[in-house]
Amino acid sequence: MTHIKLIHEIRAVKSKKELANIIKAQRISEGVLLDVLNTLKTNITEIEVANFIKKSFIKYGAPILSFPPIVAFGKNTANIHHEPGKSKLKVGDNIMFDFGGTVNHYCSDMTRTYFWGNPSKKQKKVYSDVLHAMELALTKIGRGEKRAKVIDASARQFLNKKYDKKKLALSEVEGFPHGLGHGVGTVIHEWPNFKPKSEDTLPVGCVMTIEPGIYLKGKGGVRIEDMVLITKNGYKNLTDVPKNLNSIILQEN
Ligand SMILES: [Mn+2]
Repeated sequence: MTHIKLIHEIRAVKSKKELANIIKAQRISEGVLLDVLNTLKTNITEIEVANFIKKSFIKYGAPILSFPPIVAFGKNTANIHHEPGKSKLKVGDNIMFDFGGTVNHYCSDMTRTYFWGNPSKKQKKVYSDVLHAMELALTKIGRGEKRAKVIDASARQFLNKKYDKKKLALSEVEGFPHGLGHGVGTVIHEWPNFKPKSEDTLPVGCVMTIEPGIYLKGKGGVRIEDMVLITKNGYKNLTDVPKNLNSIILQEN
């Protein structure tokens, strides 16, 4: 029996032109992120940073964002739906940025978590675990795995074993309260989806986010998100921002 391709499957596979737009949107986001990092200072508010992000995208000629930017400091980073508010940046805070821009309607998506000043042992541990979960998922994809739920499980099971559900801010899904990632295109969340029960199979040529996280009740969260192009034998990472522990510890000058 021949497989009839459905519209969402056709849309998921990106042409060279479409991919170039997504990559351009991502490069602009990376420029914005660098500018943001240079603007951070103790006592700056989330809303000030969010406004700076919006202005920077305009400056780079990409005024339409993929979605309203998420900027969270301290314990707000445990809330996956946090809206930037009046919270001020303090030494010892986790900082979470989740934003993306668009180029010719094509979206980018990226999350980075930073530490403002030297992190505690616990903060470092959570960061390293989330990063490791991401690497597990990328390794799976790198070996040619295309089943979304198998890739999701590779990251989720690792974190689920390490983190007691009772300490997590939201525990309706084991490990982390969202999918491991999603397709990206002219809309920010499109087919296919990484979820525990997903029956999706990744088509070659789709662009996916990989975004595991750990969110500790009353403390804070860590999420790291890259965008990858799914290739025949693996993937190509489209995100070009360092994420090793040393590069995410920020010190005020
Ligand atoms: Mn995302």
